[in-house]
Amino acid sequence: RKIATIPQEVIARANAKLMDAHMADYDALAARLVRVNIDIEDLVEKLMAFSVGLPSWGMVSGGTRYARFPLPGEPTNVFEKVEDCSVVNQLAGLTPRVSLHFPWDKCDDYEALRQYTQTLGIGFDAINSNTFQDQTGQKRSYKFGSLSHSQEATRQQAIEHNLECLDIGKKLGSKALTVWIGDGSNFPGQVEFTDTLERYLESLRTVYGQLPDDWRLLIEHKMYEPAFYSTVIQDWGTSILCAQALGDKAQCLVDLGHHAPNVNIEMIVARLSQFGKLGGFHFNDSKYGDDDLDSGSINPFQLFLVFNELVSAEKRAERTGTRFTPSYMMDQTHNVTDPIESLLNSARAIAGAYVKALIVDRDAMRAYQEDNDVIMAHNSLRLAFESDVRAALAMARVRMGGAIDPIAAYRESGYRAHKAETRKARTELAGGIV
Ligand code: PSV
Ligand code: MN
Ligand code: MN
Repeated sequence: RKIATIPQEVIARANAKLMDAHMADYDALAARLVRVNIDIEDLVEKLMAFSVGLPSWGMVSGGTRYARFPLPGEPTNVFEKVEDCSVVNQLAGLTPRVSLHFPWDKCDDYEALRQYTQTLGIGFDAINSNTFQDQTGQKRSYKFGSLSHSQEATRQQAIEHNLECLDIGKKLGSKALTVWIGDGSNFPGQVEFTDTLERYLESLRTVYGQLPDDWRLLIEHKMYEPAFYSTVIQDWGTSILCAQALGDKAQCLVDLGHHAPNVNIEMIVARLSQFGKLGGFHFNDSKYGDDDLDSGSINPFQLFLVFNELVSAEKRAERTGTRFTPSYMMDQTHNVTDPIESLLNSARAIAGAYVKALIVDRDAMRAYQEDNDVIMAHNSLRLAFESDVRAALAMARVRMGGAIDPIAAYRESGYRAHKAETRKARTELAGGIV
């Protein structure tokens, strides 16, 4: 039986206040879409089938390398993180999975975690390993690398951690392992580029060898940080080469914050999907580097263009009878907002980009492209992006039991204030400062 974390009456009460305005907006949008031959009900149906996973590590306030400001009432363990995920999912409706990160999310009883998560209507997305930090009690340090380390014993330790992640993931019912490593160098001459990649591949082959048949190994690239001169898996080129070298179950994961400034990420998405190697996403937004800001908060047009490629790949798969099932997940950190509110906003931005990509008139755009009618081809995208589709998103949420205005309903529920009373540990860590 599914448990509602926020009383459903609270959401119903909040919705009642907004229902008339919402219905008026919905009818107006429906009428506008009819003029371009789109049935709003089809859009709502597609939205209700769409989903994106939540990052367990994004459920607590993150902080920068300068400071962390804990939020009273934030989760203190993986069970509480999952509980907060269920609040996001209850209000926004599109986030029915959580992606765990080990060893951060370790617990004593994974069967209890699996059952608890299930009762909240949440499933497990990709499991993330972490060999980019040292943990207390760990034998060998990752200061100079992990899967690509110069010493065999350290590589072995990193391999074993990934295998342990697989074991935990199997217990929970996850179907993918995401591997991001911080391995690289800070100085020219510090490492040999080819050797490190060879060692990385050799290590990953062992992990890949233990991957169940219905699992995927997602390789996440990132241009720099923590290594500031060279990074072993620095871009999608190295990522796809490794995925191809490993085999069919290995694919690439694109984190929107992991590229050089101004890189055409939507084109990377198109290239990876064309060659069957687009395995997953970490959605977030950024201004300067890997900022992990809320999706759509800085560059919503880029997010839309990424979804334009994803919808186009989806349609290509339908035409060719192939499978296109990348795992969509969020990866963001919250320094100055309540994580639940930020994730609600991100869910809306991601779903909004998806709907806008769905209303692009692709046949018309193709005809304009063939005629080299540049402005009209461009406007096919531009006009879809400029559409206000919020009423369709709200309708999908309402039909899934969610809120017309998720943040307003969340605030009305008093959830965080209540948790600040009951989740003592971190509140005490925060020193009670509000
Ligand atoms: C690395 O910057 C990264 O994007 C990876 O996905 C990690 O798992 C995550 O951030 C950790 O915060
Ligand atoms: Mn990431
Ligand atoms: Mn990142």
